[in-house]
Amino acid sequence: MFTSKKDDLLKYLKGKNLLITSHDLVDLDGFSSGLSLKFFFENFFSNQNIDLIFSEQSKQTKSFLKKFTQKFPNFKLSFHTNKEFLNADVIIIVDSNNLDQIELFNNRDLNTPYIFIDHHVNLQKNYPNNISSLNLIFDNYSSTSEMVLKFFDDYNIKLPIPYKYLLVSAILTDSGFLKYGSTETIRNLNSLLQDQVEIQDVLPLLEREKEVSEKIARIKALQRVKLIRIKDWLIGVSYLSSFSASAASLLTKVGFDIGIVVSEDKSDYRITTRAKKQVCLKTGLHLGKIISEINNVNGGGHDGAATLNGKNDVEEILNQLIDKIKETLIN
Ligand SMILES: [Mn+2]
Repeated sequence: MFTSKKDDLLKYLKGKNLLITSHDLVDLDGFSSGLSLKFFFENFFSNQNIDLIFSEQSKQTKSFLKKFTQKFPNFKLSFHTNKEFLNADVIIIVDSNNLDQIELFNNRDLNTPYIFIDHHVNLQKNYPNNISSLNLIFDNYSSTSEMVLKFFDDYNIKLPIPYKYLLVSAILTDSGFLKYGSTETIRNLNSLLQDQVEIQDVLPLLEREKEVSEKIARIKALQRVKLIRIKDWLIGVSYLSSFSASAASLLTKVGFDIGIVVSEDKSDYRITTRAKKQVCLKTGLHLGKIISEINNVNGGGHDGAATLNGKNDVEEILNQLIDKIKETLIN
């Protein structure tokens, strides 16, 4: 399925000016898959314009890049940050299928067709100008980087060492260091971790010392947390203005099976959720699907990690979310 769709996509892209981009505050998976896909296209197609744009980078991407560029000083990180740069026949969006997460598309009428390559739940939004028949959206992959790796494997294009570091790093972080990974994830890591790539050389690039503001936020999340018990499952609900993702996964580390963190900024709010793999496996819980079923909010994600954004009705949406989680846990 993926293989045949991949061939159709490449046929379509041939001879066109391509622009690759990813979601805002690009994480390591969006960053590495975007950069690697650009390298693949450059080798697969000849004489084609291929550009790459990222808006802001996430804290983790920035911290990774600092160490990565020290390790590979000659590696050319070629991407733009200029949002006005839109001279493309087609745009390829990696690691998201939600336009609300992509600044390039905000507040502008963009007539350029675009295609998603992504491993999140397919939101099936039927966006205008999206060539949905060419979308590669497969949520059985633990990272977009593994989907991009498939391009290299199937067309026998060799990955230079720095790209292997990028992909390994992205796969490790997106799979929660294999917590959310599958046997296929390990197989992919194994194929990348050969010869000159030693996992113990990659891991230090992914260590990030938390700033004091983040440490305080995490402690506050623990001070404010409310416990909801459903059978033997424990849900923690807390409130924080920032670092909600960090706090939600912290909740699952201190004993909650599911962590929910609500962040409000005037009328806008964001609810970040994390669940332990065991809950998802034993009960069929899929946070991304639950969130995409709630009306009047934006969001989605994976079984064990998902986020929603909305306006004005935070308590009502939070109750809806908790009720839907309860339903799954009771059945
Ligand atoms: Mn990803």
